[in-house]
Amino acid sequence: MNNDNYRAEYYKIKMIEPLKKTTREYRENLLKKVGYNLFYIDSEDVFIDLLTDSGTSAMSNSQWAAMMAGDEAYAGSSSFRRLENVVKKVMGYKYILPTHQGRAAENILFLIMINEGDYIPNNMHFDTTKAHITHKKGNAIDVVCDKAFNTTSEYPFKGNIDLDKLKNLIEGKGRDKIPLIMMTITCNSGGGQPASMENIKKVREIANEYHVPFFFDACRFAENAYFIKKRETGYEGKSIKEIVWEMMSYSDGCTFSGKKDALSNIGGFLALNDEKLYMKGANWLVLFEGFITYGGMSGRDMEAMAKGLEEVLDENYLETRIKQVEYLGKRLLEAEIPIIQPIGGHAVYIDVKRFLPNIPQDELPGQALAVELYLEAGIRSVEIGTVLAGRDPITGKNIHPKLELLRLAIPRRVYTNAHMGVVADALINIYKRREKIRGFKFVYEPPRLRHFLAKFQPI
Ligand code: P70
Repeated sequence: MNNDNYRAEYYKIKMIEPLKKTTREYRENLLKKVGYNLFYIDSEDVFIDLLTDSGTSAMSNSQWAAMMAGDEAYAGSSSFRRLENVVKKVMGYKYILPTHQGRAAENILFLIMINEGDYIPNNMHFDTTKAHITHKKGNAIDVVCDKAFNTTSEYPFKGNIDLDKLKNLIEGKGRDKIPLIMMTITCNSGGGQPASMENIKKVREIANEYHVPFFFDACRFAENAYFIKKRETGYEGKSIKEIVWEMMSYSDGCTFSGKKDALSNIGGFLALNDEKLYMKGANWLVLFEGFITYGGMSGRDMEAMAKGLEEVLDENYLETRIKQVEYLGKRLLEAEIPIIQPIGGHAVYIDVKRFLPNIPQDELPGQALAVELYLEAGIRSVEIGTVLAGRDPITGKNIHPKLELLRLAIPRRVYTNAHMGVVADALINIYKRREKIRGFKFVYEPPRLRHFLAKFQPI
């Protein structure tokens, strides 16, 4: 296996995309023009793009080759059959509804499962999940373990569900108000932190006890499996494939965005074991996405996803991936920059409350730091804090999330560690002058998922 003395990526680079360097003055003007929201900046004007690990992976030669074999038939595409077979083989689910991306799978799942006033527990709902639940007049409830909010604790499974919180919610609201239990692996809003097999098993037991279906938001399932292998007793000797199979066996289905751990640029699916639910979902799929053998994807997209789902199980790949994220995190820790520990699977999360303790949450410190990092070196990151959290639907006030974060999401197989070094150097420079950084206020605030289209002004 791995010889630690000779560690490097298990692939080489065949095709490159040139990057452009811009001046600080140019970036300053640009920021003013776009209302200090990095979502409005063209990627040409970004030197290192850590906005998201979603849809930004570099595909392999096998994925590109498979795309040529895409069957673009409207009905019964053989590319869909290949995708379906891979999902069955890797995850063990019986039925697959293909969608154009993860949130479309959420839309279908919640359409068929949620009634007005229902409660849906999850370790931590991602924003699109929460928005889709709210859209169906349900309540998205986070029941993650408390250790998730302690950014310095090295607890290895901060994505775990707090089983008491889960039980109390079911008992308190009544089983009839809980249409399903969800678990996001890895837990994105909590820092890309994994859930343990033990916790997943226990959630399954609770699901059985109350007869509530249990679904994963499985975007980063392989990264979760890698952490189980590295951190959980009894799994050291198991393959990623075996761990994934066991993890998924405890669930009744999953929503999935192929843009993450399927190493693809677009795509997703809803997987289920229950035939009746599948048929209900199939009906909505035709309305919102497309016919059941392509959903929102072209044949070639499904080919790329099918191959990616197999490639992601390669432990050498996963090790390269997770170690790169760790490399960036360690560089920041060495400079005493506060980040969520342990370092996550797909991103490094800066603990903004400790980085900019003088900026109150209403003055959007995460956004301020995102702007500063772009100004400093043309690096695009994303705020996962007050801007993203939105407003309380009842009081109309800004929600102040416990975790105020700046996420540096690392695209898969795209950047080198030299790029990571630039990111670390830029943040170290900013950290030295952190007292000078000012907060921001909204000048335009969209009614939902406000972070994508908002506009800001420095205070
Ligand atoms: C990200 C992207 C998407 C996502 C997810 C989990 C756990 C569902 C989805 C939806 C979204 C994003 C955020 C900031 C900037 C750009 C993009 N996560 N569940 O980067 O999947 O995007 O395919 O509809 O993380 O974390 P999809």
